[in-house]
Amino acid sequence: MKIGIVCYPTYGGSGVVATELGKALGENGHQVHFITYSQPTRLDFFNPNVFYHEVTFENYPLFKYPPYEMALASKIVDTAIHEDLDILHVHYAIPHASSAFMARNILQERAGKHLPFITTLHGTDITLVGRDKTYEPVVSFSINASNGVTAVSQNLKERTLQHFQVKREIRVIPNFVDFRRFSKRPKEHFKKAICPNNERLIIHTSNFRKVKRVEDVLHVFKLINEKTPAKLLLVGDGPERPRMENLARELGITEDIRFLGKIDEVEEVLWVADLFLMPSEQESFGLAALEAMACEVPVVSTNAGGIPELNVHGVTGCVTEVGDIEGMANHALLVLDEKNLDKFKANALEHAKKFDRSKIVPMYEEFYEEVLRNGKV
Ligand code: GMT
Repeated sequence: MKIGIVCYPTYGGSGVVATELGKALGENGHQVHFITYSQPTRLDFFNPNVFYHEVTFENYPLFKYPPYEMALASKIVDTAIHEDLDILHVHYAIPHASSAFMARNILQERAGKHLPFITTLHGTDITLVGRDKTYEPVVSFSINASNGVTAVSQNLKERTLQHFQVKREIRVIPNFVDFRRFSKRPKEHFKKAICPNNERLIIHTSNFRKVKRVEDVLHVFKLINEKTPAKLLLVGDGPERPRMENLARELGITEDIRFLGKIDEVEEVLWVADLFLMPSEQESFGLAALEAMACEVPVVSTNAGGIPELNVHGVTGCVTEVGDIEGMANHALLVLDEKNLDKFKANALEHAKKFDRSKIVPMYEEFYEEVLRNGKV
């Protein structure tokens, strides 16, 4: 198949899923064309089947906001014609699904070409941004206009049906992980450098947006560290980082924590971690937690959104209510207890295997086939 993929190329989980999917599809022999405004972060490899088309747009003094949605639609049209795409897969509904709709109509009229498109809902496009009345009518319309719709968890599917007037069936296809990259490798020298006195190593990775509640990570860590000597690594960057650096000072925990910023090889840090903290207020799936679990790291998280579909309470880690700092700290201490830790680590790995890329990518391939078989809408 010749597949076009539209996504956000930045550090967000939806862009990671889209890029990893494109990589896997290319390895499976499909021709994959990424259409984005800059090179996706993880698109840093060569595969003869994978191509990248940059959406460029001219600014003009009249525009306060350059019309990206139109530039994207035009680029989809151009790529679909010149590369003879069979199908288009857009990740994150806003504004990708409406650009895809526009492109499909233009292609039909201009070239008599039918380009079906699939929209994958990733989370905040439904739970935060999409619900806002600024976007809701367009999001509803373009979900319904898609030839196929997927959501990354059962919870996200339910929330979509709850908040939008959706007439289409929504297929749940969860996030996945590539074990060739994330399988644990020994890095004891690295662990020793961070935890010279055999402290427990705790990790949090996110894009430091409010919804991630990074302040809870710091409060929980302080409570853990009072009982069990520990170190904390914070990976990623985003709007909340300066506030978090100040909070760390106020809590007097700077000696034991480190803000690492954006790291491309996040697995190298995960390989040496004992626990992953995810106190998110909303999380449709929690790809970062899955990547940790693949590295044999148990997870202490909230029960927000789709997280409990991934993190099984008492098995792969523990789950608490959003904002329950003491509860999270107690759970973390339970998981980190010498008697329990190895079992939690083994369970995390075992459960992560259910989301192995080789099990999930075929679900997308089958869905593409189905949508193509069903023909025009
Ligand atoms: O919030 C993020 O981490 C970014 C966001 C995105 O859309 O790029 O991630 C969402 O999609 C990921 C991949 O499907 C999911 O694993 C995340 O849970 C989801 N984030 C939220 O729902 C907040």
